Amino acid sequence: MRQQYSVKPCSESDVKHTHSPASSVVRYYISAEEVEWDYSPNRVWELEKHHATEEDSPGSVFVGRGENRIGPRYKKAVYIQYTDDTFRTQTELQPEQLHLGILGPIIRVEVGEEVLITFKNRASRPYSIHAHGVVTTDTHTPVQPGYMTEFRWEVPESSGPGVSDPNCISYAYYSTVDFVKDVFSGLLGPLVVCRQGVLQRGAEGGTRKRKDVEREFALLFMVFDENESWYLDDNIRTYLHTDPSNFTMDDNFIESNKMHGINGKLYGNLHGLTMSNGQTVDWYLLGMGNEVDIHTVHFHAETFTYKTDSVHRADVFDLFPGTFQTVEMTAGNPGTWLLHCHVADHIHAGMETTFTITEKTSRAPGIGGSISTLLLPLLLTVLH
Ligand SMILES: [Cu+2]
Repeated sequence: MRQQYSVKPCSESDVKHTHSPASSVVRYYISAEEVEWDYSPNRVWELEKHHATEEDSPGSVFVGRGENRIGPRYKKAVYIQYTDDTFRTQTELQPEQLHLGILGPIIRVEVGEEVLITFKNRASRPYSIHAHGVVTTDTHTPVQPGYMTEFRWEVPESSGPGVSDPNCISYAYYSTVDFVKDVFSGLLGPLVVCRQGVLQRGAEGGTRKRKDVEREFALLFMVFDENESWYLDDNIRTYLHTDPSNFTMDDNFIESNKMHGINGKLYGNLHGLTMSNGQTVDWYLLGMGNEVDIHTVHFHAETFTYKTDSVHRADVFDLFPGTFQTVEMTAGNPGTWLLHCHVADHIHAGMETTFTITEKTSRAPGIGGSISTLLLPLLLTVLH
């Protein structure tokens, strides 16, 4: 279901120039690397939540190991950020990046800037890095294993937030040598385009935080179909100790490879979604995948706003493959709360995690304060 279209150049006099030369260049150094990914390092939360044992948990199909089930670990490819083009030192992972899971770093850029991506392919097959929303040239070009290429993304005004949008809007970047297989193999990340003046100055790449909100989180709701990964044969070899050419893939095996993740983690295994009471929080919600990837993102105990022609309030947002949305929240109700896809089948399959809102750290200690700090999360767990 695809087609090409072309835009013809017009004579220079007809062109209404919509963008001027880039005001500054933002550099990112990103590699593609193969890793052993664990969708579910810990099953305690899963078994408690579903009142189950490993024998009867709905999660055992996906994260349990068996003769015909690969289990929670798969070979995958991920984007990793480095400090410079020697690709020797990875950018230090800050606590606020922990929640990204399988996603590459958040690439942040302001309208009028240019993103210069130095991409090194450290994987064993050709990959690329291409982005939604911005003006890219040649980014579909496969980069062969061991090679490094520089890509330039322009960010004209038409890539940025519209008049009634939030200050930063969400897109995604991913590998497109074979879009379907590359993405199911793990290569994608969030791209955030902001209005001018919203990002902190003077810092390189991933450390450019926003000035206008206190916390930012990017969440990808997608069923990683491991049957479509480039590494399916490797995974059969490694985890089933079987020669893939002699292996019969029955329906149970195929089902067991559909990993219903939030940032590639299942059943409460996505950590780092922590904020304080009263903080302003922007969530960059990303949808990707197949026809099963209709996800309804539900936050317990909180509401958020999203903007179209006006501002709307909700606690569920719907995502489809290839749709991205920034929703905005002021964190309230301290406690640890559920965040999950509301599609019933996806809940059973593990598309759920928790987020935590702590009491304000600056709060003066007192007897009343400490009691409410202790009791409030307990009292509020009955709310939905
Ligand atoms: Cu879902």
